[in-house]
Amino acid sequence: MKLIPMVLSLAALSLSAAKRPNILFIFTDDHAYQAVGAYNSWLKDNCPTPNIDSLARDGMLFEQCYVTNSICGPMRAAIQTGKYSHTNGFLVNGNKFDGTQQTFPKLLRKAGYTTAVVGKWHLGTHMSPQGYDYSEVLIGQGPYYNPPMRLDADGDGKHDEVIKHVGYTTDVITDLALNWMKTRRDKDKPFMLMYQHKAPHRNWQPGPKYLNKYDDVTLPEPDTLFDDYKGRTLAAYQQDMTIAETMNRGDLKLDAPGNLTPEQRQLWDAAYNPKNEALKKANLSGKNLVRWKYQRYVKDYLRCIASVDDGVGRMLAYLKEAGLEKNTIVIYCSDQGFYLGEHGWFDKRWMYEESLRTPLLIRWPGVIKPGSRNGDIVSPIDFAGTFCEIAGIDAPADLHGCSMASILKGKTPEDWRKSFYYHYYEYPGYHWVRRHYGVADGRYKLIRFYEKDVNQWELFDLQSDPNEMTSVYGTAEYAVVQNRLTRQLALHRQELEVPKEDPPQSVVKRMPPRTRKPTAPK
Ligand code: SGN
Ligand code: CA
Repeated sequence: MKLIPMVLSLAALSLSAAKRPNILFIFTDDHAYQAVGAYNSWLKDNCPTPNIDSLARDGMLFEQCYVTNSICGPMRAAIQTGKYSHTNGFLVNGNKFDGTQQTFPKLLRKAGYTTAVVGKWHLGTHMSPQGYDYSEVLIGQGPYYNPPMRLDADGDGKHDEVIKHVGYTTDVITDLALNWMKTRRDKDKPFMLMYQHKAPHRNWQPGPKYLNKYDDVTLPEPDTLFDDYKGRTLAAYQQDMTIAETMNRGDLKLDAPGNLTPEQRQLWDAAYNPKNEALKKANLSGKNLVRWKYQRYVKDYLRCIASVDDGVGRMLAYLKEAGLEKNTIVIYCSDQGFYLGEHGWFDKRWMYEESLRTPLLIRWPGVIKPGSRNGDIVSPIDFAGTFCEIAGIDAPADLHGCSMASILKGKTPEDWRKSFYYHYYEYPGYHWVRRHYGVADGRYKLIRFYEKDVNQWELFDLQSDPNEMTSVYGTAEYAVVQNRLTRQLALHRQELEVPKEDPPQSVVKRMPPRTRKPTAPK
């Protein structure tokens, strides 16, 4: 056992001469890749992301960054540990993260990094984040305005006090992150900062600066806004996440948030009251009303991202002005993808493309070739191992992810994964998406909804059906592909030691109210 710390310190020593790079990890909540300009989606002309896009220009953009379990808390736990949900014990939102387990911030801190997390945490408020010299985090989801935050200023892993901030949460989080970099961190050590926004999470409340952005624009619509779910299993008919029926008055800004200061409220009303009056007069119904809701939703969503992008710009500017730019790796990522009206939806959870893929952009001056685009299947579970290698320590052998360091250097290892295992557990749960697991190889995707009453399979060929509208499971034409993927799926489950029965932590006790009536297959 003695050998391990020895190996760690030797590896760390060998790199200290080369000045180990700082790590700035920028993380957002529910930021769809379709809403990052550099991804060139159907929304590309409307994405307010010049600073985020600059990371693609100066670094590498990942076309296929797959999440393991498309939901907030579970992905944060997967990033902390580099492991799938069934192993790190955090399967669904509402679980409590076991902060005593091995995490990458703990490993980096032990190896001489100074570490901090600022912003959204969402791994339970039963204990403060562990493994950080400084943390200041939102409580649960946190509000968009005037957030109370839990501070651990001395890094003992116990929170010292709750600070009540006044202001727009995205800006507050940026101020705190900048302040830590400028004045609080130990400047004799390399740093690892997790700068984590609440935005653009539901219910998409824009900041004062952007309340009127897009007022004179009509955004393009996705092809599948009026999907009828034909060609898929029962699960798609049963969900409760449509723009048409699930969105409530708060989501649509027909009611103002209840926690604004009088000044904030004044700006809010000045922006939304006239627009809401116009809606009343228009007396819309049917598809026209859905189209209106879509515009309201995606505009607010992009308005929230505009503030995130401003924050990213301020952070990048500071790195430059402080002379830190060259020796800092900047990562931009979200906890998972999101629907911007595709299939008529918002939210995430599914193994379909929009929620399986998350944006990932990495800038590493002098190492990553500027303007690179990478198509390998990578995942947020790879970050822990990657950060260990960057910090000059040996990655623990029990991680599920692999270090992406050679990919960043432009050389994909021969034995890099060719297919990927996915597993979603949160049913019963918000939005009524059934439990499922599956395998994806970039072109084909095999999904199994495995609960007793929806025990069904889907198979998609993304080349002929990029929107995943018609499952080809069970067709003669795809029999060979289906067999291959079925074998791969079994292999992944075996290698990852996925239990046959879901672990008990996956049980969500409270069934959320249903807003939308499920439809029946025709
Ligand atoms: C809240 C949201 C849901 C969302 C979950 C999980 N409803 O319950 O729409 O799916 O969080 O989001 S809201 O009306 O409260 O906004 S997650 O980011 O925590 O996974
Ligand atoms: Ca403390």
